[in-house]
Amino acid sequence: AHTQERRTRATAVAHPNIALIKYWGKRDENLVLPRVDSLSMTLDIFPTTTTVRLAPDTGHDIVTLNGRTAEGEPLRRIVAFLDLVRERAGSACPAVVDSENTVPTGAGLASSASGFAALAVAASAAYGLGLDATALSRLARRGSGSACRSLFGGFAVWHAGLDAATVAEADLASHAEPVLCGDLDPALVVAVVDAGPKTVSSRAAMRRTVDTSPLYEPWAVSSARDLTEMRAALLAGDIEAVGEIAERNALGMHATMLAARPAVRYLSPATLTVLDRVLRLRQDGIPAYATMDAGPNVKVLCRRPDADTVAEALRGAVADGSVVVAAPGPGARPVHE
Ligand code: 2P0
Repeated sequence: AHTQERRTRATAVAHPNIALIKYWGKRDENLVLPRVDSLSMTLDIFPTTTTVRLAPDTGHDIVTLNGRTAEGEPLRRIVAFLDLVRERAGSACPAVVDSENTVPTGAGLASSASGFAALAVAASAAYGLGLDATALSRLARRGSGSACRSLFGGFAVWHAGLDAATVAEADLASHAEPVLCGDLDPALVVAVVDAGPKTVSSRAAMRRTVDTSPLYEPWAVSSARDLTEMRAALLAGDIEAVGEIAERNALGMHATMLAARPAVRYLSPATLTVLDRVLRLRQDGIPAYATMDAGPNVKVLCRRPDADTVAEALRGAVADGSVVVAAPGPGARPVHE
């Protein structure tokens, strides 16, 4: 009975990741195939812990997120993800999912990345799929694109699979993998200027950007060059180059959104105040570089020894907000109960 219990229940933990080269735009919505390669750093803060238990008698999936029963769109996405796992496992068994997420939900801090990374590891173990990290990354991608990068610790690149001849080949090729790095001791200082939910989901915003922004294609082309330069900068352990490339890539992504019709604008006055402060830090000789996602919060890349100085400066700039210092963190993994 004990081994049976072990096989049908699994817990996993995963951390969020922040892209230095952004994922923005899909070429296949159902398979979550992106239009660009992206590259991220997995953080050591805000973990998500998820338990999946097979529950033959419940009749349907039961999902609890931070102690509350999920419904609507969040439930639909999780059930669709479990359906993928069940299809591969040849199972029709419902599951009970219990997830504790320490990320401020919907604040542009990638709660879906840690969420679906942890769910991929826990669900595939509970249903008895023996998947390696690459296969888990590919699976997590189907839940939320950026989740595929949280399977790996530190820096990871997510291949768009653009060279593939068929959609099936692209599906196989599109997963994350670790990136080779030189001597780098980075920190990411997260300035939460607004922890409220976002006004437009990144899914809808991406679609609108791809469909209507005249700046989208030029950004996608320059992003491919950014990625090549980013790999070299990481290998060289050159934090200034890493930061410069990341900052311009993020600002370019936001420019594509601002040019969408109608515009998608996630950046707020508080965001720009923080960006001004980052510029001043650089003028004072501290290498610090900003990146922003689908929300107004700013993540500032710097050297770890400078992190406290940077955090203090940002605290001064975001009076009502909070500032958290993160370092590179581990990839998603099972928790042995
Ligand atoms: C990223 N973002 O690379 C980019 C930059 C936000 C801005 O990935 O539709 O939740 O589930 O694949 O992964 C946020 O989008 O989108 C995101 P879906 P996801 O981190």
